[in-house]
Amino acid sequence: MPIPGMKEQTMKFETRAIHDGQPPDSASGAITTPIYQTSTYVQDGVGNHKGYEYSRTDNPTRTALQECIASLEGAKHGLSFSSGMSAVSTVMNTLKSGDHVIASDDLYGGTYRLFEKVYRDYGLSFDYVNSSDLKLIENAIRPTTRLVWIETPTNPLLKITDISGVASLCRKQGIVSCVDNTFATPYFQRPIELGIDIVLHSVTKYLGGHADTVGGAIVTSDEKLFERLKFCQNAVGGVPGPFDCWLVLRGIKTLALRMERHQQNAFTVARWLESHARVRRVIYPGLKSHPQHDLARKQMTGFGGIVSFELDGSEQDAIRFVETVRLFSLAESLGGVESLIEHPGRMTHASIPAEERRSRGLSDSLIRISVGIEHVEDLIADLDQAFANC
Ligand code: P1T
Repeated sequence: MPIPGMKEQTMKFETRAIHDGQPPDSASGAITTPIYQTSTYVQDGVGNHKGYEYSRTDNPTRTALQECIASLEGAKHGLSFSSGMSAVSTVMNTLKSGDHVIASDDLYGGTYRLFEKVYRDYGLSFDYVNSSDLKLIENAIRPTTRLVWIETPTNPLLKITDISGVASLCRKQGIVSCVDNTFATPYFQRPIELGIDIVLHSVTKYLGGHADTVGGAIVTSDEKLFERLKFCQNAVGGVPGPFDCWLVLRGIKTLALRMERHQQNAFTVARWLESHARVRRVIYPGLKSHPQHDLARKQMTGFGGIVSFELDGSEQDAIRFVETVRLFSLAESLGGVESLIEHPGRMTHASIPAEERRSRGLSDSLIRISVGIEHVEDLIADLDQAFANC
């Protein structure tokens, strides 16, 4: 039975990742979507054009990417952006002064910074709650609440929120719900199918998959929301160039294969870390020890490739560890084929004040790894030598 608000799909995910939005080029037969490196389109007469007027508004390479991502998320409409933050910002552009937003208390540091340091000054107000507890979201709702913003799994503590629960709570109250699905990807989790209004991505991460471009995306099946978001995309203008769209299209073709290997490696690394004497806590939604493991199993078809862990030591010990690995690269970002390691407190989440971080459970000895698709024995050997050498 088709799910209301969801686009009916005929083919499987892996097939759609390769073909949807990307028929052979009608002019040449090129099997790969061309990079339409053009700013404008010639019109036969005023207003008489082939569907494209100006590349901020629409570009054929971007259209292909938008349709492909929408298909993978089971949504009717997709929009692409020049960065994940530009996508986040475009969602915020649909709000107005006086509106209230409830957000997960564990969020990418840049999202928190945008909310606190930019949109608060525009008259929006924000409450951050542990969204794993639906009651806390419900209790935070005010007459002016217009948006509930969830990351699940969250960055970097990998907390899981009940997506269906948030969707039905928001529906009842007429509040727009948005899930940042960057960590799970549509391969493992599709919030639109669970009733969420807007799904957002940093395509810089797994969708691009090769650490070679920065981009963002939004999908929705709600016509009115889509019209407004599309209007804001064009009016504000944070659009990606066609070459970046092409890179992400190419990345998406192998998304399913990559995610399987990311997950397999992450599981092995997480279990190895869990048995290590110098590790205080390992956080991975696939582990039985994860507080929301059962919920993750219910709403996800896999657990992704990010593992966070706390060293049994100080901030200095954690910093020394991330500087001692050799195969893992010390870098911000995640989701590429190569393994990355970072210290959230000093790097990706440094824009959250230290007291706030600690009160939300982000400890100074927390390390986040993005487990790549190298051979897992090489990854474990590297972590092992880092423990031995620091
Ligand atoms: O970097 P950008 O493409 O603009 O995406 C921002 C963003 C949005 N949402 C989530 C969940 C994210 O993780 C990010 C970016 N995150 C990192 C750069 C990082 O290392 O966590």
